[in-house]
Amino acid sequence: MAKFSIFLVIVFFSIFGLVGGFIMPDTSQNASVGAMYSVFKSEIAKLNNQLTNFRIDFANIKADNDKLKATFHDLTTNYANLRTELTNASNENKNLEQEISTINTDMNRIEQEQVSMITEFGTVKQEFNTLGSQYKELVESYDNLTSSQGQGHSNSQGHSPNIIAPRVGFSVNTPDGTFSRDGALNFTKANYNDDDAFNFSSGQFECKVPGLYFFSSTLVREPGGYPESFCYLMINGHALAYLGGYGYNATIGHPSGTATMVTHMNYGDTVYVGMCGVISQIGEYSNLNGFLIDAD
Ligand SMILES: *[C@@H]1O[C@H](CO)[C@@H](O)[C@H](O)[C@H]1NC(C)=O
Ligand SMILES: *[C@@H]1O[C@H](CO)[C@@H](O)[C@H](O)[C@H]1NC(C)=O
Ligand SMILES: *[C@@H]1O[C@H](CO)[C@@H](O)[C@H](O)[C@H]1NC(C)=O
Ligand SMILES: *[C@@H]1O[C@H](CO)[C@@H](O)[C@H](O)[C@H]1NC(C)=O
Ligand SMILES: *[C@@H]1O[C@H](CO)[C@@H](O)[C@H](O)[C@H]1NC(C)=O
Ligand SMILES: CC(=O)N[C@H]1CO[C@H](CO)[C@@H](O)[C@@H]1O
Repeated sequence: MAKFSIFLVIVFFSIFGLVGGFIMPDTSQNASVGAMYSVFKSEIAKLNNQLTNFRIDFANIKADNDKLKATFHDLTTNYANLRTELTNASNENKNLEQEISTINTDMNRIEQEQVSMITEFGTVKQEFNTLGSQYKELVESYDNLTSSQGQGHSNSQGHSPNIIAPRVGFSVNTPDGTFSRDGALNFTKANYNDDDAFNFSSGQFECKVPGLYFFSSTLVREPGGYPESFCYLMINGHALAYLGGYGYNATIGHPSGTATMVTHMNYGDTVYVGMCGVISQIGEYSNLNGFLIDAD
C-alpha cells in the first residue's frame, strides 16, 4: 500500500511540474499567443491522456494488489492452519510416544510376572512331586501295615506312626467241638471278619496292626452229661480271662459265661479261646469278638 501511495505522489508532482513550466513567463522566447495556446492545449490533451492511462494503470495495479493481498491472506491462513496441524501432529506424536512408553512398561511388568510365575510353577511342581512321593510312601506304609505278609515282631514297642488307621474287627461263632492247632477252639462261622483278621485255619486272631484292642467271648453250655463247659480267653498263649457256663442241673438250661478284655497288641500277638473243658457241650451261639480301638 505504501509503495502505491509514493507512486501516486510522484505522478502528481510530475504533472504539476510540467504545467508549472508552461505557465511561468519566458523572456527568452516570444511566440504568438495563439501558437502558444494551441501548443499548450495539445500538451494538456497529452497530459490528460497520460493521466487517464495512469488512472487505468493505477486501477489495474490496485486490482493486482488486491488479488495479491487476498492471495497473501490465503497463504497466511494456510500457514496458520499448517502450523496448527503441525503442532497437533507433534502433540499426537508426544501422546503416542507416551502410550508406547506405557505399553513398554506394561510389557516389561508382564514379562517379569511371567518369569516369576514360571518360577512359582517350578516351586509348586517340586512341592507337588514331594507330596506325590510322600503320598506313595504313605500308601506303602499303609500296605505294609495291613499286608498279610508279616515281618515278625519288629514293632515290639508298637510306636510306628499312626498314618491311616486301618479298620480291624472280627466276630466269629459256631465252634465245631474240636480244637484247631495249638488247642484253639475251632470256630466255623464269621459274622464279620476284616481281611480275614480271624484265621480259621489256626483258630486265632493274629495281630497285624499294633494298637489298643477290645476282645469279648461268650460261651454257652448246652444240656448234656456235665453241668459246666468252660474255656479261657488266651492272649499269646496265656489264660487271661475265664469263661464258664455252669448250671446246677446238667440236663436243663443254657448257662453262659462271658469274658471281656482291653489290651495292647503288638505285631504277631495272638488271641484265641482255648484250654477248654467239656467241648462237646459248647453251643453254637458261643462266640469270639475283637476290634482295634486305636492303632499305634
Ligand atoms: C488441532 O487440535 C485441536 C484440539 O486438539 C482441534 O480443535 C483442531 O481442530 C485441530 N486442528 C487441526 C488442523 O487438526
Ligand atoms: C514296606 O515294606 C518293605 C518290605 O518289607 C520295606 O522295604 C519298605 O521300606 C516298607 N515301607 C515303609 C514305608 O514302611
Ligand atoms: C476247624 O474248622 C475248619 C473249618 O470248619 C475245618 O476245616 C478244620 O478241619 C477244623 N479243624 C479241626 C481240628 O477240626
Ligand atoms: C493262618 O494260620 C495258618 C496256620 O497257622 C497259617 O499257615 C497261615 O499263614 C495263617 N494265615 C494268615 C493269613 O496269617
Ligand atoms: C434235673 O432236671 C431233670 C428234669 O427236670 C430232673 O429230672 C432231675 O431230677 C434234675 N436233677 C437234679 C440233680 O436236680
Ligand atoms: C521583445 C519582443 O520582441 N517583444 C515583441 C513580442 O511580440 C509583440 C507582438 O507580437 C511585440 O509587440 C513585442 O514588441
